[in-house]
Amino acid sequence: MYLTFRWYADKDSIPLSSIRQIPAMRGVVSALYDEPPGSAWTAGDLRALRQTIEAAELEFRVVESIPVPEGVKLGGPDRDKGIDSWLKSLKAVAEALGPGSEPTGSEEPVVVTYNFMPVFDWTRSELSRTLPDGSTVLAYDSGSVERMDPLDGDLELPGWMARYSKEEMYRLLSDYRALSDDDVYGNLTYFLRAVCPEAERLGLRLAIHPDDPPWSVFGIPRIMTGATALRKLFSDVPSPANGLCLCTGSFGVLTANDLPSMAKEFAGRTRFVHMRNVKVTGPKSFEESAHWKGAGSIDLAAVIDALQLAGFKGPVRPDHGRMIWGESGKPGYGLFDRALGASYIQGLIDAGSRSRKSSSFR
Ligand code: DNO
Repeated sequence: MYLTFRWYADKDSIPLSSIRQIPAMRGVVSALYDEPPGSAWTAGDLRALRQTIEAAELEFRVVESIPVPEGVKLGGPDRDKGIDSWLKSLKAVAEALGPGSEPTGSEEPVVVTYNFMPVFDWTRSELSRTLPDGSTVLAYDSGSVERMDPLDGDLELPGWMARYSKEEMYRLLSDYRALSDDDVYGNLTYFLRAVCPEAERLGLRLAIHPDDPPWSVFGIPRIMTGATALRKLFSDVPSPANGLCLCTGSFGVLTANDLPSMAKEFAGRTRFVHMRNVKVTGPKSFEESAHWKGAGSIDLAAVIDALQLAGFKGPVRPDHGRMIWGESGKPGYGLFDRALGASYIQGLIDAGSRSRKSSSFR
């Protein structure tokens, strides 16, 4: 397992040189963030991004994310057009980063992350809740979300890739509200059956990010919520390109999701790991927390252990961090606490391989 760090390219206030100084940091996770969902990426733009990253002596082998257009998630009349542009972006990734592009010395397969969350991507009700130690975190309170109006143009959500006019939002909400979970799931398998054969041919691995949070938000379906959904997905679309981004914080807000046992069961499908801890504060309510075990509801040590025992060797990144030490910036994506998280994760990786080595001498 090896460390990576999300970097928002020219929109990111954190320089690559700082990321490079985090112990054991090997790569950067990035994307063409200026491209709106549905536009086809070019290999030239990706190559330029890769050169910038490699000039800082970091690898670029994980893309997060190629956004899936709403028409594909809705199964609308324009879905094949949306899939076509997504495939063009995938081909550009293969050309710029995949097998056959100039060598970097890394043997790791390139991973392309995506999600199938309608409209809102990851959702929180607070971007800056102050914890007793003075740090601030992202939080979700079900009561506050129920009071939020997605038609209010001032709504600020952390995961928005696109801004919609009031009319567009109204139409999207009513289109999605007319769909059942099964309908959206059918649209996901339609998408995967179209893109997996191409990903296999290109030698790329896809990684679906779970729905965050894993329950319906604003009355529209969310489907990637836990082990049952994953089991069904991998049995319905068995292609080896169909993989998982195991996001501990997204799944972990549902206490029914036993993360260490999910890590064990789905290690063979896991292509990329997002590591963060969350504290469940009530029904459908949570706040993000520091990575260590005592800070939240998830035992990341047990998750890393399960993944390593199952032979997982892929990329992991510290997911969101708190804002600490006076830092300000993109909520969840500061340098300091994510760097602390990275060191915690690397410590667990090292400790796990050490204890396994010493037990084999007994
Ligand atoms: C939140 C992230 C998500 C994730 C995408 C994956 O910080 O984990 O935005 O990048 O949903 O497609």
